[in-house]
Amino acid sequence: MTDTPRILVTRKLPQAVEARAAETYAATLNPADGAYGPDGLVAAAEGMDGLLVAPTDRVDAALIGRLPDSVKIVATFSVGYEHIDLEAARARGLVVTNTPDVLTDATADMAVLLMLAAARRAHEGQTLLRAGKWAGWTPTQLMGIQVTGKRVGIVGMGRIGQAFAKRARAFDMAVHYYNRRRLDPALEQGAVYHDTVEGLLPQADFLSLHCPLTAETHHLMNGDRLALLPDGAVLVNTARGPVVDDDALIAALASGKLAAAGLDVFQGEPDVDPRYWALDNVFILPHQGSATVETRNAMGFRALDNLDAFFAGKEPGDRVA
Ligand code: 8YV
Repeated sequence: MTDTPRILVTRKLPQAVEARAAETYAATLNPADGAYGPDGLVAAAEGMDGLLVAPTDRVDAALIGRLPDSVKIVATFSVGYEHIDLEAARARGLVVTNTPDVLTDATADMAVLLMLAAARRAHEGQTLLRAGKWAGWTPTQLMGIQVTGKRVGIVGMGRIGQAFAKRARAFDMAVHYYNRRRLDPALEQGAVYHDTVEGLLPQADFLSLHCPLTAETHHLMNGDRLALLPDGAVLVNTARGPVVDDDALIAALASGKLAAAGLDVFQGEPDVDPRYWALDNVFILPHQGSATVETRNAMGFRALDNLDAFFAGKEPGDRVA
């Protein structure tokens, strides 16, 4: 391609990423950061060679069918790509890339934050203080659950699951995991493999979800599976909201079957199920897992690396379709 490729950047990205995009490409940025709906995205894609999208853009089969022929690549600013219909992309010859690796540490850090905050009743403590209701230290106030030395179950032992396991070992936790396939012992680092989720759950005083959202993992944590956890377990979700059945989780938190949950992701984001607000034993954040300056820059650069390779006629490093 001799002309400078034209790319549409659908969301406002960190300044350094936008600067590089504008330097390399005829880039249409989105300084106001309003998410395009399907019609807006199709209209804005007119004349574009590539799209740099985010998980807030639904690139489903219908949208792919409406994209102008000029669009040859969709690079997503995320490791997850459940918002993109890969089959439809392949059928149309559309290349799709994601941003693995660079958000592994930030997301694993977030899972630790949620695990500790949920177990140690951080939400209740914050609320007490901020409401000006703290009457002073007492020996029995806000006693939580000790993390150190407990068993942690990890569902999905990919990059982020392994990074979380490494952090859990620093808390002397016994690591158990379920993954579709067993890891090499060198990667397992002593973690105990379970070949079914049902086998893992009774061992998990803490359960951290690190699997992608797929048809198989949708509502993976339903009422039946939550019931297999030890009484008083703590659930952590930095993966995707729909991996958990909200009705079942809310019931388990309300009944005390689960002691607490730490959640960074939700079904139907940004509309969080309002029943969570009534639960003191849930510590929730608005999908901040990868939100560090370092990581968001790295994600943007990684998406641009993929676009650069593609427009140079090379295979992008993170091609998923
Ligand atoms: C955010 C993520 O969705 O990359 C992912 O798949 O879940 C998160 O990092 C992403 O940062 C939003 O662009």
